[in-house]
Formats: sequence, structure tokens, C-alpha cells
Amino acid sequence: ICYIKDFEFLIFCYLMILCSVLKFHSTDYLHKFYNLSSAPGDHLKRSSGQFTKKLKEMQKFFGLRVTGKLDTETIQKMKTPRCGVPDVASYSTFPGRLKWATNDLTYRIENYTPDIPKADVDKAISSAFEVWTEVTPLKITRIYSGTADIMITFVYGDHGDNSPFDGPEGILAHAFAPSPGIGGDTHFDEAESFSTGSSGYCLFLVAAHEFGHALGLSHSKDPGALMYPTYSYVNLESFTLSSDDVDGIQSLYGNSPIMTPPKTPSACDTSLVLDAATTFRGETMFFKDRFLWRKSPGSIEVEQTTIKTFWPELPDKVDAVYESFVWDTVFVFKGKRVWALQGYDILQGYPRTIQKFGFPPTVKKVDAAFISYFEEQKVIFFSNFSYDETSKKMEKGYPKLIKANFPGIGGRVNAALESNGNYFNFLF
Ligand SMILES: [Ca+2]
Ligand SMILES: [Ca+2]
Ligand SMILES: [Ca+2]
Ligand SMILES: [Zn+2]
Ligand SMILES: [Zn+2]
Repeated sequence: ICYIKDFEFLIFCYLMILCSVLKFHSTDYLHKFYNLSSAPGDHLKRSSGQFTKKLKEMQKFFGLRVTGKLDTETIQKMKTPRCGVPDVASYSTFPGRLKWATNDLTYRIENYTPDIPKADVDKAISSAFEVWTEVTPLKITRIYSGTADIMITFVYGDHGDNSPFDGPEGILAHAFAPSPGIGGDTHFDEAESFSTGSSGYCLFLVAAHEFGHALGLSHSKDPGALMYPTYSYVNLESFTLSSDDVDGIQSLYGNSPIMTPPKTPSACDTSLVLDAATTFRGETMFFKDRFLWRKSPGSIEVEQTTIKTFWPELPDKVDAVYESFVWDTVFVFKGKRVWALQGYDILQGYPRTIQKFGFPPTVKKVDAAFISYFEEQKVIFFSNFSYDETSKKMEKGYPKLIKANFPGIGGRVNAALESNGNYFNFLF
């Protein structure tokens, strides 16, 4: 989590306005979904006791801290648009659209973190700039002495800009919006343990986010955006800016002739082809690229998040997922590998190959999987194979053609799910 100095006051004012607007919306929200008895919009007369009670109900339902207050977490949850994310394109710039007057900028690394080798710091920083220069006409050159537009330092605690760092965790870094002097400067909290991978905080990811600020972007509401306010690790090989980030930076500097980035998929998009679907401890989960949608049973709300937020070690674009109730375990397939997860943890010995898991070597990947209640805890795999959960072996008589078991379904299955109790197979 980071925040942007100098705009503290502005952001504070902005949030105050937002909150009064949100109180109105939150009354609406609680009225609609929690049976709050006051009429929607009747926020002036609403009994705050009733409001607080319903708010607590809602917080409990979503597993938030039950404060009875419109805290950020709760507001965030309420703002999570229903049915996927229709207004997901939500980058923001600073008040007054602060940007650099020139496309030719400089940066200087003033000191180094002891956490990783110098060469890795240099590489993380230059790659983090490239993320933005790739999609804009911006040119950002490194200088080794004198004052650059973007001065980069690693510092502890109070470091003379009235925004002291807070020790380990919390704030990871901050950057100043474009302006002369301190504008653009980027400070990293040395109390954090920076890394080149998934341990601690990946310097490249933190820097890329901060440089977004240094170039004029504020936070985005798009959970798939780099400019989303919270840190989440993504596989560096598959890292790309979201279209929201690109739209944001291009709104300030215009575009470079290349590249169309992947869009954050919307759950409402009827042309969306899912990668996989599963139940997970009573919830239903849908997978697409690096995204994950969660739906609780009794809720019409679908929450969008990323796979990495849930399971940082998992790859994006999974092939198939199913939940084994017998083992309270979720199995995730991608290519020739399978991961076994209990809650947030990966079971020992995983990931392993699908051959070790019981598939014959002829199976190259699994397209989809689910447990069938009809067939006594048999897992149906749509690489056209069936597998016995208890003996952990491929069943006799399989593989079968998809058509043999599921008449009416032709071609390839991308994701499958059997809804508990309803004896329904959803095939995607
Ligand atoms: Ca500066
Ligand atoms: Ca910190
Ligand atoms: Ca450190
Ligand atoms: Zn930030
Ligand atoms: Zn600072």
C-alpha cells in the first residue's frame, strides 16, 4: 500500500466528499441487500442504530472487520460493482491533471538497498520505467550525477519530507506527482525487504507502481491494474500493464504506435470464455487469465480479484480446477502440472506432474474437471478421462468421448462445475 505525498490534503478532502456521497449509496445498498427499513436516499432521517446494525450484518457476511462504520474496506466492498465490474475502467489522475511538460525525462538512483545486488536494483528500476515508456512517447534516461527529474532513494523512517515511513509492512514506498523540485521523486521504505521475485516485496512491481505516480497517475479502482492501491505479486514473466493503466498514462502523454494490452475481463461479457470453475468451501469460483471471481451462496454479488491475491504461487491462465470434498483440497491444473491447495496453502509435494497424479503419459493437459455427485465422488476430467478419487487412478473404460457422457456437448470443454445439491452440470 502506498500513498502519494503532497496530495494528502487534497486526497483527504476528496475522500470526505466521496464519503458523504457514499453514505447515500450505502443506505441504498443496505436497503437493497440487507433490508434496511429506511427508504433509499433517506439518509438524513435514517436511524443510525438501524444503519449500524445492517452495516455490521453486511460486514459479517463478507468476512470484513465488524466495525459498524463505513471504513475503507466496507466502502470498497460496497463499491465492488455487481455482476463483475462494469465501470472497471477507472484510472485516475491527480487533481489538475499534473503531468510533465516534456516527454524527455531523467532519473537518478541516489543510493541502493542492501537487500538485493546493485545490478538487480538497476535492472528493476529500468524495467519499471520501460513498462510506461513502452506505451507512451516518453523517454526516460538515467543520469549518474546532478539532479534528475525523478530522484530515487531508499530510506528509513523520517527522511525529511514530512512523510516518515512506518517500518516493516504498511507503506512500501511513495512518489511525488510531477512538478519541479521534489515532484517525481520516489522513495522506498528500506525497512521492507525488497526482492527480485515473490519473497518480500518485488522491487520491480513496487517501482513500476510508484513511477506511475511519478508520471501523473493516481490510484485505479480496477483490481487488475498496476495502479490498484494494494500490492499483489504477479509472475514477472507474464507481467503486463492492464488496459486501464495504459488508458490512464496515454490520457496524459498520448500513445506510442505499438501494443494493445489485455483488458480486465468483465464478468458480464457474454463472449467471455472461462478458463476454469470450481467450488471452494461453499463458494463458487471462476477463473480467467489472471482473474478470479468469487460468489458466495446467498449473494448475488460477484467479487472480482486476481488468482495471485488468493494463491500467489499459482500460475495465471489455469486449465482446470476442482474441489475434493473428501480431502478438503482444491486441485489446479496447468499444462503438465497440478497444484493441491488447502485453504491458502499449497500441499507438500506439489506442484507435481499430472503423470504422478495418475494420468497416463498420453495426456498432455487437462481442459476441465469436476466432481460428479451422480457418480459417487468421481472426478470427471475433460481431457476426456475419468479418475477415481479414492483409489486415485484412472477408471476402467475411460477415456471416453465427451459425447458419450454428455450428449449434446460437442467439441472442447473449457471449464466445468457441478453445483452441489442441484445436480446441475455447468459446462463452459
Ligand atoms: Ca524531482
Ligand atoms: Ca513500511
Ligand atoms: Ca530493506
Ligand atoms: Zn500508490
Ligand atoms: Zn519520502
